[in-house]
Amino acid sequence: MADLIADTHHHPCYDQEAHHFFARMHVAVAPKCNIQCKYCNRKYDCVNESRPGVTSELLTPEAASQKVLAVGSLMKNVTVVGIAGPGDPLANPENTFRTFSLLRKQAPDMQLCLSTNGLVLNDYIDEISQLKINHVTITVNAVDPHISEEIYQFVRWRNKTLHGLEAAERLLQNQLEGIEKLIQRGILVKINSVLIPDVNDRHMVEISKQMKSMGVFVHNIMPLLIADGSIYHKADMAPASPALLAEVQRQSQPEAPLMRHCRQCRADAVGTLGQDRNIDLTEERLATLAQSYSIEERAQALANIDEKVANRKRIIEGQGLNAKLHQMTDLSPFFAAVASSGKGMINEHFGHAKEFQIYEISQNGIHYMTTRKIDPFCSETESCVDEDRLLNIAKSLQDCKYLVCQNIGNEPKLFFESKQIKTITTQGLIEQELFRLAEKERELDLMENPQR
Ligand code: CLF
Ligand code: SF4
Repeated sequence: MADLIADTHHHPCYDQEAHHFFARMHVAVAPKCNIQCKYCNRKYDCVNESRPGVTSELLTPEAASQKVLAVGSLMKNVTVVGIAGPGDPLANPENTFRTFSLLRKQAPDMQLCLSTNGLVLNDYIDEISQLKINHVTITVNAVDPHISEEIYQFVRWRNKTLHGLEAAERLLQNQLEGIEKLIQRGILVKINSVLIPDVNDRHMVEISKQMKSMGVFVHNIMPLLIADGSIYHKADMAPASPALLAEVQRQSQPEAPLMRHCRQCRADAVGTLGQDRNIDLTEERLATLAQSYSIEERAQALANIDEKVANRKRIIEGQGLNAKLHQMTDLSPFFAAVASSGKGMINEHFGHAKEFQIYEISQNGIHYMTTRKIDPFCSETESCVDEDRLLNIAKSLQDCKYLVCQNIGNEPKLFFESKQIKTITTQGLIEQELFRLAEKERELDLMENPQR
């Protein structure tokens, strides 16, 4: 178990701190699916959408392993290879296990990760175990089949198409059996649940409870993304708002450890979670890079990154920031939106930010809450004058008192101030800068309310 936990410190999804430094790559080798979720519509050629089920390319196992070797030699912080679609990996068992088996031989230092709907998980426990697949994620959207029948259009099971309650019961039974067997084999299990307003929002706590009682490592509650052309899209279903997500996470947190930093990645994502890189390599460069994959060089690079992670931790803990906050009994809790391009730093210009990390700062400490994706204010092709974009960004940060970034132009700064969001420009470790902000906030508060 200790080794399994140690592995998570290099896994950007399983460890929130690791996600500032380490990266994953998905190889899209699994086109088919064996169920139909009502929010999904798989696409194979879309570079603009960022969500599960989307990929620009489908790879053969051989091409996938070449790509892993090339990317792993170019980006030494890539520590995990995941198969997450664009369909269900276990509905494509030949491709999935051939890819993992090639990687086990050619890139034995990579952690392997599998994400599945769990319908046929039971059939492949031995393969998963024998190939030492380190992490398995199962998407469980309900633990009550009467709720799941609202979520799935059909389930293909043993050459039959099941609908309604029968489909929901079959899926749930198989998921629960599969999860139990994985945990018995000592494999770390993560549960993803899609938060669907008015369908499973009030049921999420039950899912968390049951999953924790089964021994899952972490529960990831993800807001519903509705794919164009999907059944929910046609039915005009509403997506989950940040406020609903925050409330459901607040209710579920006591029941199970929560993952809060998921970016709902594409099936061909490469890079740190917040900085996906579009890796477009020519065949020649791919082959050259693949040959230069060196386990020794990667181990050295990883040791250097580990040192940076430890250093960051030393600085934060050494300053006793949380202990000092515990003393600030008169600090009113507030949210701050942080622009970061990685390494746990405030180091991103407002105009280039594709997302903001949301922190709650209170007497209880500095706590990462979630990440909200946005359309960046500045794009390479358009000038930064789009007021609609500013409005959308302000809407998604409306519960934040501060927006903290490396730099920001005067126009957006004034705009946010008109929306009661103060902008702070600074650089440095996120926690350190947010602590300074807390001190400033308290001073302001005391000036405005001297009787406190
Ligand atoms: Fe990929 Fe998933 Fe493995 Fe991570 S993603 S298969 S566990 S390596 Fe991570 Fe992406 Fe969220 Fe998934 S941020 S969608 S949780
Ligand atoms: Fe889409 Fe995944 Fe659901 Fe299959 S299991 S329909 S790929 S979301």
